[in-house]
Amino acid sequence: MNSSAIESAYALAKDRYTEFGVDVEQALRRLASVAVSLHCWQGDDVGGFEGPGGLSGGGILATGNYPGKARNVDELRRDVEKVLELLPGRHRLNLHAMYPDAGGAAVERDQIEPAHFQGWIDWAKDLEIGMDFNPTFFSHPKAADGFTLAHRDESIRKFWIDHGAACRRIGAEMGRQLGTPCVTNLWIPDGMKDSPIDRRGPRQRLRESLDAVFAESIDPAHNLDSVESKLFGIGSESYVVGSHEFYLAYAVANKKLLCLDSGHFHPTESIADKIPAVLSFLDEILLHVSRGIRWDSDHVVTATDDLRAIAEELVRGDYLGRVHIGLDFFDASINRIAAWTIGARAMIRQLLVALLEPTARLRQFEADGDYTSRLAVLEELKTLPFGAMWDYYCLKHDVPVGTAWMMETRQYEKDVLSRRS
Ligand code: RNT
Ligand code: ZN
Repeated sequence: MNSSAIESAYALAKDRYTEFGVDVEQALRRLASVAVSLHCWQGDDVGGFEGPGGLSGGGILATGNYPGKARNVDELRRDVEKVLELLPGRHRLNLHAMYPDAGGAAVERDQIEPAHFQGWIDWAKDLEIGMDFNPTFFSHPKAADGFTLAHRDESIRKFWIDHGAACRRIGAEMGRQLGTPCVTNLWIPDGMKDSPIDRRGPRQRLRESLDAVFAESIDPAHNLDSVESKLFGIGSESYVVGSHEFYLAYAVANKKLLCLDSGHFHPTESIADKIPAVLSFLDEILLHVSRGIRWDSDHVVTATDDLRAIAEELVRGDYLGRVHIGLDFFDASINRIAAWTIGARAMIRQLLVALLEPTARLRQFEADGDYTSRLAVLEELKTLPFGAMWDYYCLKHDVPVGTAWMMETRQYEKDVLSRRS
């Protein structure tokens, strides 16, 4: 499509939205201010660069063997840069602690320091993007029996507490140098395959461990702490120490951010309705936008009703300034750059759809008890020409329109990915 065709389609589409009372230009401007945090782990199947070993334990499983995954920091950065070129707007990188840039030196997780991530910070500075961070409580011998911060063994707990505390300091350094707070999100795999007798002890230990991890006070302008729950994992089917209720209570009691991962609840439960519920008590939250298929499968995010509902809540509740949007999926069965791009573009596009909603009008119908009009208009909105809006938005942000990004991905695959063995 040439740019004049995109502009004419936009002009026609704009008229349609204006009929519904939507301020299209304001919606496009608002969207440009929203950053989505790209999860680094889509690039290498959650492997990390700490040396040989890779993913083991933790109930996280990337499946597929599509060639071309990033094998080191340089390759991963190059891949992320490619994805960022294909996304309209300015976004962020969400890094895990198992991706240090330590010049090949093996550094234990309880010993990591900002210096081991300075390469990433410099890189982000060059790109003028913010960073988020995550301690890595899996893929490690000290997590091999499925327990970390809730472990019975005090020395193992201590190791992981030190890791969590170190990560907060690294996050703070990222936030300080980049001038935008880093959200450091804590997720642990701790749980049991089969029915435990003691559900209380591990939770008491986790609570104490978290208090120790968060003991040092850190300027929230540099680092924000977040905690992520889970319903079950591989190997923790019967009991997860850090359940939703546990972390919801912890976050409220300790003024932490709560991370809502869309794959971490019962399959019919959507996190959309949880957003306004928890934001009645918390200042800010983090989202891990994912797509579970039958279970917490972390499929590439696509334009599902579920995603739409999340984006709508963010807009309707005026929560975009209080919700950090992160992605969390990993597909190793398709081109990884494409997987990232499809998921991230779906998220951004869905936010656009939500911003193009005539929310004030719908709110008025509801206040008037006119539920007939509310339903009728909601249904009409589903076929408004948002594709034309999206194309125009991409054009204005100098990124490929429509499926043109796929050609770039294919070219990158040919030039770069296919040369990785
Ligand atoms: C695991 C959590 C967690 C991880 C990342 C890699 O179930 O969703 O967020 O996916 O830390
Ligand atoms: Zn997650």
